Amino acid sequence: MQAFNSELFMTTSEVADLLGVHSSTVKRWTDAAELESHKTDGGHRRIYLQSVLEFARARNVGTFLDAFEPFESHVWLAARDAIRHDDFKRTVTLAMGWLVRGHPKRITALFHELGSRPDLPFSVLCDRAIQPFMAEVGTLWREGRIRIGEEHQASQAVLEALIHLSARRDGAAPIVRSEDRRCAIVGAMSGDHHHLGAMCVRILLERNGWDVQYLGADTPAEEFAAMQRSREAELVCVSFSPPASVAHMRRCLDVMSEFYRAELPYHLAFGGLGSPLIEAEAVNGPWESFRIYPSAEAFERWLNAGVSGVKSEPWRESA
Ligand code: B12
Repeated sequence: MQAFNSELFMTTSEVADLLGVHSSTVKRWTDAAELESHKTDGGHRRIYLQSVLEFARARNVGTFLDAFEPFESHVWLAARDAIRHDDFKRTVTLAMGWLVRGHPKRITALFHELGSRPDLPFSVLCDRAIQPFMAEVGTLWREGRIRIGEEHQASQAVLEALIHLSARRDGAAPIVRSEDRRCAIVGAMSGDHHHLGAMCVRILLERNGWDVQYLGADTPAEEFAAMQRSREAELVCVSFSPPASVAHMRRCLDVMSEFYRAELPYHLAFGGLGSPLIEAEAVNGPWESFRIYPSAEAFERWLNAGVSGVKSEPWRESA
């Protein structure tokens, strides 16, 4: 007989969330012994994950865990740690295991699922799961423990999750541009082929109600400037990772400064792996503000503080 893992005992509200029903319905099922449950010493109901899944399948009720068979229990624990404790160790370990065993689609599904959770801030997912997962991929590749092909698969798996998340509307900003939505230009600097960080910033802004004009990787400084003017953008976000250098950053700032028009003011935000390189640089310019962000969470705090009157409507999951 398979040993019980005590971590897999769920509360009635966790079962209710998983099955999309009210807690009182779960209690009714357990009282009627339709769903097997156990009582803690304190008299609280606990239901084993496997029993819940069998119960759901017998009734043709789908759950998000179905897509992960046979890893449902691992995914359940990873999602619980992430949502309850902002702890992504299990998420990163699972994703890494799937990468080396050749299951990149599961990585996409996991990040997509976590990124769809209204109870998990998207900036937290970016900084504490996606970024560390990709950093570990980079380390393993450097140490020769994974192939370059696997590094590409990891990037692609994460990119696909981010593209799907960007396409989700669920009560977020509509697809058409409207006058009252603020426009932001987002991309990665000239010479920089890393753009997962820029994608994270794009989604973060979209969920805060912005109309984002996304330019992708390797964007010339002149294009950031020209797009800001043609779209009358109030914010320009540049992602900057090595091997793009401080010289690239300087050139970008010179161009942005040269093309600046006082009648179309905007904020300039830099971030990415290259940001520690430029933190010490003195930057003066005509922008409403210029800031370097070490993380998506720091950037979101700035957004929420209200970018000089920017009205941001937080991303909401539809009921
Ligand atoms: C994936 C990857 C690639 C992929 C990129 C694919 C893609 N579609 O983006 C590919 C294979 C193309 C690639 C190529 C190269 N790479 Co590479 N790559 C990586 C890797 C493994 C992950 C980067 C990543 O996507 N991270 C995930 C994102 C989400 O994290 P992030 O960018 O840090 O973004 C977060 C924050 O910084 C912030 N953020 C980011 N941008 C912005 C912007 C704003 C405005 C704000 C507010 C916040 C913000 O929010 C994000 C969420 O937390 C890193 C390893 C590592 N330690 O990160 C190496 C790494 C960056 N690469 C490196 C190198 C050397 C290269 C190559 C030169 C390799 C080669 N010899 O060809 C080329 C260079 C290509 C080029 N010209 O840019 C080195 C750089 C080291 C250095 N100091 O020079 C690293 C560090 C690996 C290493 N340790 O050696 N790479």
